[in-house]
Amino acid sequence: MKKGCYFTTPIYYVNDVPHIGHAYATVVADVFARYHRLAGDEVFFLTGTDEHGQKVAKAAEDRGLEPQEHVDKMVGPFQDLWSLYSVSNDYFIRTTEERHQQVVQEIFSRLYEQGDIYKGTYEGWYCIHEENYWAEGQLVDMNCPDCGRPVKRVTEDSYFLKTSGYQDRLLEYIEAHPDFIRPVVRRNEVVSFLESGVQDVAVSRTAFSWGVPVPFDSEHVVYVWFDALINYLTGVGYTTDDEHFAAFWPPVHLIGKDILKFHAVIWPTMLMALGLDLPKAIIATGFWTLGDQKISKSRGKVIDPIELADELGVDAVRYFLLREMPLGHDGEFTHDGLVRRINDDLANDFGNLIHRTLPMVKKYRDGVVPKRPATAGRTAALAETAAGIIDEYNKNMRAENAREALIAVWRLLAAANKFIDSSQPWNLSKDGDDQGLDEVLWGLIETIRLAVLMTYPIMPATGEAAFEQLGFDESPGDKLFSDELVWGRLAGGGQTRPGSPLFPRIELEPKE
Ligand code: ME8
Repeated sequence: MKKGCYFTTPIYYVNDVPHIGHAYATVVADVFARYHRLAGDEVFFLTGTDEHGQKVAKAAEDRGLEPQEHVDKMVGPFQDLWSLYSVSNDYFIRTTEERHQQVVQEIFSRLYEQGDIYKGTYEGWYCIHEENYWAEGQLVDMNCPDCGRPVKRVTEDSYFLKTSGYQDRLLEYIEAHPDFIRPVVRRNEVVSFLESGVQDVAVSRTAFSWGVPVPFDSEHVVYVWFDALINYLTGVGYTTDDEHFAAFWPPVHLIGKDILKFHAVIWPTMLMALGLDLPKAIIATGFWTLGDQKISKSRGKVIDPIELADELGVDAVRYFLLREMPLGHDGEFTHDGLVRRINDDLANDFGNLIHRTLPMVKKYRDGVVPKRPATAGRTAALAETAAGIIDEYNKNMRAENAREALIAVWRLLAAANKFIDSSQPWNLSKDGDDQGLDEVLWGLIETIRLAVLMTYPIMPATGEAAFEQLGFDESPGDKLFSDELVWGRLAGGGQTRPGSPLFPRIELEPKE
């Protein structure tokens, strides 16, 4: 059986409704899942919600609800948003589901029995917001070093995961696998953290009860991060569907840089202790900011992804998220920036190519795409450019560099727009050069077809609409890239169906 590709997103806390920052990691993972499906790989794509822990329990309490009632209500907005944003996940995991709780308990017991989890006393500081423990020396002005909020002193019996015992093995692994933690700045961060020495992690709590019970000690619930990380195992069938699990493990994790240590230190420790392969990659994205602040509900800085989609269209927002900021960097989310990308890249470069070409096909050929020319003739140079760009696109998409892949596609669009100017179809028509005109029009439609295919993982709805206008009967997703993403596959002869602009320009209200 072909080895599968497994992509995951963080599972989001259901303490609040999702904002554009949550949509980011999910859309990025979706784009890679969609690409690999088109490339012919078996794909499993998982997202979900993180429903236990003190933070969620507190959010429920604030609303006067039982935790289960609260999480049942809060999961809907996440599922609806992913469906609005064309997210093609194969499964949606909730950490309160029975199957997951059982897997967490099985793993906890197994690690306890083999001595990787042991009982001790925890003394230190806890930040509810980050759901994280801190030693006194790590606090900043006695506040949480990550979010700046006050922390709580806790002294309690706790179970500990022997993270310290795996530190050297993990360092060796990171050394031997340069692509394991990306980008390199995050890899270096993890290496220096590990080199400075790690402490065992407290993986149970007694101060509240909203969590998976420790199976052999009813006083304790499992620490929310230990529980949450295991979603990646439950979701793909660990202990419940061995064949599925074997086909897809190990995963590529897309996460935000704020949750790097959990994924790059605690999680690999758990996997090594279980004797499982470590993830193929842990890719940490940067933050979208407003002003100089991370977009975050608790900081009162949010952008509502539903409003944005209503105003500008889902595909345009997906394109912006992928194109604007290099993976791993921070970037400012501005409405103006988004409108600029829509007008410059989508309406001008892509839209104009389509909406200049289709009227010419209509005017000179009654809307019928000319048949594939017998000789390369005028399209030879464009064909060569396209072939090089397809290679570059595939290489970048396989390396999870969607931004670079898009930049390459835009070079093809620029080449095609130039090709219209240099080949001057209007003069070929005037001069009665029928063969030349057929070649040029066919070459333009062929280039548009390839550009639509390459942008299809990023803008799926637009891709469908574009194929409709080009007069193709199938959808861009019907065939594999190995058959379709090749210059010259367009047979021609179809009747185009020009419609409304695929990328309407956005007129900004003049500023006061
Ligand atoms: O941390 N820009 O959940 P969470 C970019 N439940 N990405 C952002 C962002 C922003 N402004 N704000 C949030 C948790 N994110 C845990 C995860 S995984 C086993 C458990 C994204 O709801 C980013 O990917 O706080 C971040 O890591 C994720 O949302 C955290 O969401």
